[in-house]
Amino acid sequence: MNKSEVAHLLEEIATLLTLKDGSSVFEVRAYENAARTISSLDGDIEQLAREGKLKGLPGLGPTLLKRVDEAIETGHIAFYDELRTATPAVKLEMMRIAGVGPKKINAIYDQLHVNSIAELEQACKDDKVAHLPSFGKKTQDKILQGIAFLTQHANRFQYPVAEQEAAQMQAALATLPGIVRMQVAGSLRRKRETVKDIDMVISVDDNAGDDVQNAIMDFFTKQPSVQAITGKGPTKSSVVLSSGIAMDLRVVNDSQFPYTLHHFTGSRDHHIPLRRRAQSMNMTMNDYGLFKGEAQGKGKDTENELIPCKDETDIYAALGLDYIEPELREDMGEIEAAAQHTLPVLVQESDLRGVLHAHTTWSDGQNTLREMAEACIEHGFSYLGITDHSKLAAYANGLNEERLQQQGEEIDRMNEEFAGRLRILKGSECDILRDGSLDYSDEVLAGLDFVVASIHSNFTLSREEQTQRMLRAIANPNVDIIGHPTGRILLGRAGYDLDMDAVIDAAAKHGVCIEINAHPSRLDLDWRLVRRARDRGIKIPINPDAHALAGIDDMRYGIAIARKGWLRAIDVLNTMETNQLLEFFSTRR
Ligand code: DGT
Ligand code: CA
Ligand code: ZN
Repeated sequence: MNKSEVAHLLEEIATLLTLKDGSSVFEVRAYENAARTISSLDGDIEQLAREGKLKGLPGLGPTLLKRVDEAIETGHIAFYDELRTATPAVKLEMMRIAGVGPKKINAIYDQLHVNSIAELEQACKDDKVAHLPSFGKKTQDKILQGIAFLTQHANRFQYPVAEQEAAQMQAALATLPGIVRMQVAGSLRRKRETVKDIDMVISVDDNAGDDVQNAIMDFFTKQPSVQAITGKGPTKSSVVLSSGIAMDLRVVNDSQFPYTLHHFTGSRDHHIPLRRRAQSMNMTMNDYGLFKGEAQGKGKDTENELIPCKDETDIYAALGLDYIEPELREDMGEIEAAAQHTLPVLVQESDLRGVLHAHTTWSDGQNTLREMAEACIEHGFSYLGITDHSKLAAYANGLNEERLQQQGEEIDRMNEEFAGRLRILKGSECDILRDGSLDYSDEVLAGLDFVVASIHSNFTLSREEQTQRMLRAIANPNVDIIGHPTGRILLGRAGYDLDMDAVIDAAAKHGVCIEINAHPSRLDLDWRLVRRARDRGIKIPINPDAHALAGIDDMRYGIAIARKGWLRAIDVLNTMETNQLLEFFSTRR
């Protein structure tokens, strides 16, 4: 276990303790303190443990030290498992409702005796929750909203979960003989931020017999990651994989492949105007292909002549359209643009020249400044913008002015050392305070190369107040980039209540950038708004918000969202070369 895993486990214990009847605040605090100590350790935790260097650290008394040693040696903590078993399942489920913490959960559980989220929902509707001491109508409404959010997103998965399961399955299937083409389809191919299920299409030779298809389906349904088989046939099989995500596999003849792939790539919303276009050109597009003439009867029974297409490019060409990338197939004007040959050349990962939002051990990052810098050099990047948290962010070990100054000196030294290989920029992820002012003075901010301003507190202000707060930050001449602008956590919580039209207007007016936070649980700015921001001329950095070396790789999720938002390389701030970027920041500041 590495230190963040150990710290996380300790935090989980603290949470479970607060959910337990009659646990002491001191015990809870002991686990929280130990978690904090562990996550801000310098160096490898296993090595520190071996050398006996964990002993005597703040928060690591004999009991906590024992737990930490157990975690490092065995990969779990028995006390955690005990607590987890002893905690009623409904309490854990309630933890997933945004805005509901252990205190409220205990009150609800003890006084209303609810045993499921559905029962809690009913209790809210019966107005019982509002009448619990210190709850009230407002809290009850918030809980109902939180439950609605959960049900709306139930059974969806974050993109990387689906991607990983699909890649593993694809690698396994690739070893089979008889497969001509294989491609992921559905929302995963369109790179949606969340995915309901994995759709995959495979083709076999037109002359291959049923036994080839059956062999593929046998192999598919017997994979170790398959937890349940929900359907099995020679052309379609459905399973549930270990992460809980469902997967549909379709096997077709190779001549059928382009049409099937296109159909199952979707989206439905893209297909509606596409089918209308086909009709207006005296063609018919349905689940089975693209045909000459108007539809007669349904599906396979059609006697119309198939228009031969060897791939999707041919399908679009037959409709008089340029090829439309899967990311763009969302009915956002792509069909008109494809007809007029005005589709954008979309940004690619190889266009990125550097990283502009990264944390280090100076605040809540897992790796040192040097480690982050070396990783960037290894990735072939030209610059690294360091943005540790500001002083208000005590929970994230935020930097006061003195430590920010010291960090600046370390950056100066490293820039000398790395000259010609990497330019490190002095930045900050500076908190936007409740009133829209920033967590450092103008003088301090003006001394930095660039500033990312983010909201990390007071999530529940009214729409009016929250918007004014954000607008004030945008109007601050020292702010260059707005970080994770809506604060949403995918499948976790909706963003703060903001008038995003007003935010985009203000950013355009002040020349402030809005980031795509590439962390797969954020992907914030949302791609629909990315498109709107781009149309207003706003430069959009793709920021990994890296808290460890591995976080740098998250930029590819940001690229997917940028592409869904129609961004070209010139729309993305960190495709600029170093000099151009420094020039950009210095002229706008
Ligand atoms: P999701 O919810 O993340 O799984 O999103 P998709 O787009 O992968 O949706 P899914 O798996 O239900 O279907 C995959 C594709 O198949 C979808 O994008 C378009 C196509 N499709 C499925 N059902 C229909 C339908 O009733 N009409 C049309 N036109 N297309 C459909
Ligand atoms: Ca799907
Ligand atoms: Zn942040």
